Amino acid sequence: MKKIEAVIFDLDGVIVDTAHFHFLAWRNLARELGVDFTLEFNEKLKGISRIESLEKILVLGNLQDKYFSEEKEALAAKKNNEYVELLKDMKECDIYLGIKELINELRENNIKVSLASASKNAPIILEALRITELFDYVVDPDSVSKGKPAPDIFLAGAKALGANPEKCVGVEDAEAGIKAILDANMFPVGVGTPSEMQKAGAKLIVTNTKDLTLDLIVRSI
Ligand code: B16
Ligand code: MG
Repeated sequence: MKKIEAVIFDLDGVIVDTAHFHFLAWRNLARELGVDFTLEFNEKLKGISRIESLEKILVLGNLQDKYFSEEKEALAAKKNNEYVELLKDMKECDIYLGIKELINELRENNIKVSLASASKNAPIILEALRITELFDYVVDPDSVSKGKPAPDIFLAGAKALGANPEKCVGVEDAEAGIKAILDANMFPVGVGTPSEMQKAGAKLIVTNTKDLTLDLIVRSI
């Protein structure tokens, strides 16, 4: 890849630590359902849509046949209401170290920036962090037919910017997201535990976003 045309970011776990709020809200719902929900199991939900996350929790508790789809929608809405309440405590300073600087650096170098988050709450999170205007495009997860690990959301993030996927970089913290980036033929950057990110297929790995610079990306591709 000679010139980077766009960098496409995940949100939860890459820009801000909302993963912990997701965990707390799912754990409370799981408790009500009598399901033992651990931090380890929560890892499997990263990058996965709300309703798919609920399905996985129901399978964990052997409750997959217990609810009609309207009841499942109500359970997912209950979790989301609690999650949105927790988001109210989020402030501008909660943005991960170096992320704002990296995005500004990309923009100064005429590299477009988009967001490919599975979260329907992404717009309110970007607003709370006051970074909406830093993104050239935010993909609506409802606009793509298949969620992560399918590449659709990353491809939509590139298409909207008129960027060639082969000249795009994707940044993710979840195994499902790294797979989506790889299948979109983009360069995968993983944020997280090196062994896990390596296993997922990330080609550049940082444990802390403060280490992620344009220079490091350019040297790695
Ligand atoms: P919501 P990302 C994902 O965001 C989260 O990793 C995942 O845990 C969550 O279930 C999903 O968004 C949907 O979120 O319930 O807010 O629509 O990592 O793709 O930015
Ligand atoms: Mg994520």
